[in-house]
Amino acid sequence: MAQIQKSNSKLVTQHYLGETIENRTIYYLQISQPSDKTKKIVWMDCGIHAREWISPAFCQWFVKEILQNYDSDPKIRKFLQNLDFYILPVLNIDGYIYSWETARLWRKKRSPHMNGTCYGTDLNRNFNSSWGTLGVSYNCSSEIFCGTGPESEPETRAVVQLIERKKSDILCYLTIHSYGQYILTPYGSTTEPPSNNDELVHVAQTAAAALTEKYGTSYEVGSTSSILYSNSGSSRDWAHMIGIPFSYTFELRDKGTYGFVLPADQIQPTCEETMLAVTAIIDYVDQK
Ligand code: ING
Ligand code: ZN
Repeated sequence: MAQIQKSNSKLVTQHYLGETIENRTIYYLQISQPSDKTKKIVWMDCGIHAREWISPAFCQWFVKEILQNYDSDPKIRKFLQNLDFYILPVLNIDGYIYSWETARLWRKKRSPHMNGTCYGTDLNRNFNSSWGTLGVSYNCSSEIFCGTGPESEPETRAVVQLIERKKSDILCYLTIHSYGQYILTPYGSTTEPPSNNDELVHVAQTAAAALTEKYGTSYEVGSTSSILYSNSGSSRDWAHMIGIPFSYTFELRDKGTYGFVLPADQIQPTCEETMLAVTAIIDYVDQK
């Protein structure tokens, strides 16, 4: 990230977000075109779950595409006239490294609980959106352990603090996961649709259609609680509940053939098609 900032110093700044439980520093990248006017923000985070390696890959791809095509693509420059991009390439750094080095299918973070008898809170159950009520476990050895309270984890608090501070300017919250090929709308914690549901779903369907154009990959659009199963404490629900109008979870490739262990030759096509979907969403919110 430091290198990207250095070689794109007109557009990119690296910012401190917080610390992980194992004392690694979390940074995000801000992509902004210099100007005096206040702009709206599109937020995207990747790597909430350790084993979903295609997710951090996509955040990196997104940054690369924006910077590489900035000069030649009028659409990107138009986006950046009205919008700033805030990109968090990996939130759960400890878990991600653990998945590379020790246990490929690790999902959660690496916090010790109950005197070190079990490890890891699921960060996507730890946000303050009907925390602890549905599709979670209070048992720290569970894959969906929601932590000891809402925002009990420093990684969660790091995201929450920044977003709370900027929320009146944030138009769009995107959180990237795998797998399943879904664009998920709020909410997961209730089947009650949000007030802007029709628009949320319409935009997601446009995005999914743009994605499919590239390689024929099919995506399903809908709320987590209606097309999958209910869960509380997700970052997407929380972001919508605090007033960010466009909030989506992406579940990238595939549909289970390789699952989390997506082969390397699918990284690039997955990123290319996902870029089209994300661009369609940005295009829509840019007109707002
Ligand atoms: N999926 C998300 C999770 O936090 C989700 C979103 C929730 C999907 C409930 C399905 C059902 O579990 C992944 N892959 O992390
Ligand atoms: Zn996930």
